[in-house]
Amino acid sequence: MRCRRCGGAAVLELRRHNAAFCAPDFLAFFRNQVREAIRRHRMFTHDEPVLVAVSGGKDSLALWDVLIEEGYRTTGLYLDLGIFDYSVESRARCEAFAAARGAPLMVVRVADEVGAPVPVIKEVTRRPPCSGCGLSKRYLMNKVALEHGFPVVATGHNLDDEAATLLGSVLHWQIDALARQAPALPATHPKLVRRVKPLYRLSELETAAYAFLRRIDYIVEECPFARGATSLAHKELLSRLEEASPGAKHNFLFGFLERARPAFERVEAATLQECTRCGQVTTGPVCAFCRLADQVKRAVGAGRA
Ligand code: Q46
Ligand code: ZN
Repeated sequence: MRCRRCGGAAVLELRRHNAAFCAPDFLAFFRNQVREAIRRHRMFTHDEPVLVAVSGGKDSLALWDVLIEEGYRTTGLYLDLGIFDYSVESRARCEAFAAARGAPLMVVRVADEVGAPVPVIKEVTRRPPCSGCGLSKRYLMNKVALEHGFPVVATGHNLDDEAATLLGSVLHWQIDALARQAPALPATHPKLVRRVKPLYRLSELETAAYAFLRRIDYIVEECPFARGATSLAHKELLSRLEEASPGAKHNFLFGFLERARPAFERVEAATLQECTRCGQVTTGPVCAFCRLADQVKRAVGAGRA
């Protein structure tokens, strides 16, 4: 196997690109894909401070690494979900990563904001853990960014994540989710910051290879609640398709973004208002996060009484 660029010995074969690369040329390919994503969707400039949401996993740390290498003004944000050893270990990886590069990292504990960690939220709400967790993460990323003057939050979602989300939304014809699925979501309200996914052009295999070649120490274990999540079933299904027909995932996601998504886009801004409790953007009088926090604090308070 020869590198497509230099003809030297290749270390990685990318079937969907019908190409193989040596280590330095793969890293260059990876950075180019990130540059292309940022340029094409005008995600951010070198003058803007960027808040990078990091979980301690390969994708978000690979993203932070590329953005630092590319000279962006980044700050990491680690949301401590309070999920047993998984949170302890993943926080340690983020702190070590930041310390090694002299990069600023903010840590926010979900328990301080909602009233309890994710495993307790799950018990109180009797809903799948990812439901309260996802809601809290989206809310807190936006809140922290607003409070600290970041115009944009970057997350490590890769091509596989995005294709799996798309499949889930299509299977249930969730029109709102389809309208919101994009590599870059603009700030449609003064209290919303831009949300961008600079890794959306890169597969999970590619981000893993990047993290490995850059010697990034990331947490390999998945969140214990990820097991059994439907998004994993969707990922497996797409990977089988990819196996049979390399490029299938890419065509599914990019075909949607380029040809189908415009049909789902609607003007959302008209329905947005500010939560009467916390002031963040919502569609009703009190936002879903404040309602969740009320429910959790009531239940935790009753348990203590
Ligand atoms: S952290 Fe939270 Fe994920 Fe764990 S509980 Fe679900 S949403 S799986 S990315
Ligand atoms: Zn609120």
